[in-house]
Amino acid sequence: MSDLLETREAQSLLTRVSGLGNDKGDARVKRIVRRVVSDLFKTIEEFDVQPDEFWSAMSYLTELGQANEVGLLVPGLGLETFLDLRTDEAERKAGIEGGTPRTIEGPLYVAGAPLSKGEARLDDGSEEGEVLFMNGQVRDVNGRPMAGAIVDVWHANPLGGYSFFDPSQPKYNLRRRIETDAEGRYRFRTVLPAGYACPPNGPTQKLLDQLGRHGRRPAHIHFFVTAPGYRKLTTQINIDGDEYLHDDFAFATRDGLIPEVRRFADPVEVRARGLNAPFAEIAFDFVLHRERANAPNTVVTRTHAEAA
Ligand code: MBD
Ligand code: FE
Repeated sequence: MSDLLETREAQSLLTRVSGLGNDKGDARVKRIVRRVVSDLFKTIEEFDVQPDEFWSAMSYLTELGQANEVGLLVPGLGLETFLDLRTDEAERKAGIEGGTPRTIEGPLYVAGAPLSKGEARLDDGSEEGEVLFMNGQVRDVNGRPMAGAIVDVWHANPLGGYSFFDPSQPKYNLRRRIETDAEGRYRFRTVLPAGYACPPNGPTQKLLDQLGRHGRRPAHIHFFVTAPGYRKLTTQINIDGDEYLHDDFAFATRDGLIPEVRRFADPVEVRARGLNAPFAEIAFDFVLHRERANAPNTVVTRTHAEAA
């Protein structure tokens, strides 16, 4: 490798680029920009990146933003999982262990879903799919049930699409906020989701193709679980048996997040639930930690869509 980067000219360029020679702006941003640009220079040097390749990467980034797929490439490159690993590590250092594992939020949350007490139905009857009943309790690490916790749930429909991002779905379809009852319990009826696939002609899949990777996720259900005085939990459960369960392009599957899916086909039980076809049931409890000083923040500020 050449020493071009070490020349006074290149180093001076980096200093001027990052504003480190002036006394205005933000000191932390300057240091980070210097590092990132310097690492890019280094990559260009090390791989002898040619101008054509460089400009193809720049038009890729433009396309990624225009296709609104930044939030999709980020988990695909493991960056969102890396942030989780760092939060896990910081929690361990703060003495926070156990409880329900976190996993990535992903790009498809929509704020402001309808709020109800104790229970909800997430679909409006227009989805064709296997009915799923899910229920459980929100507790603290000492096993104390938490009344008044909010279980904010969202998931894909049986075609793998999310409402709002898939404009063919009803508003807030398969998105609800449920307040736990006096025993800390929540329950909902919905339809089993299918796994998500990256848009096949989008920029994320285009890069994954170059990496020899697919852009599939196992079927999953997302949750934010919050309660006053407790640490916000961002997590997902995976639907057991999915072929991508341990081959998730977004690296979100974790031990402890694959509950048993019980199947019920007995006509008596089916009718007792007001159904006429076999259904599935998942029991899953969420265990939260009390908020405390010197622990990493779990309330992440991130731009979200809000269904108009
Ligand atoms: C999803 O549904 C998802 O949860 C993630 C992380 C990425 C793409 C689609
Ligand atoms: Fe998802």
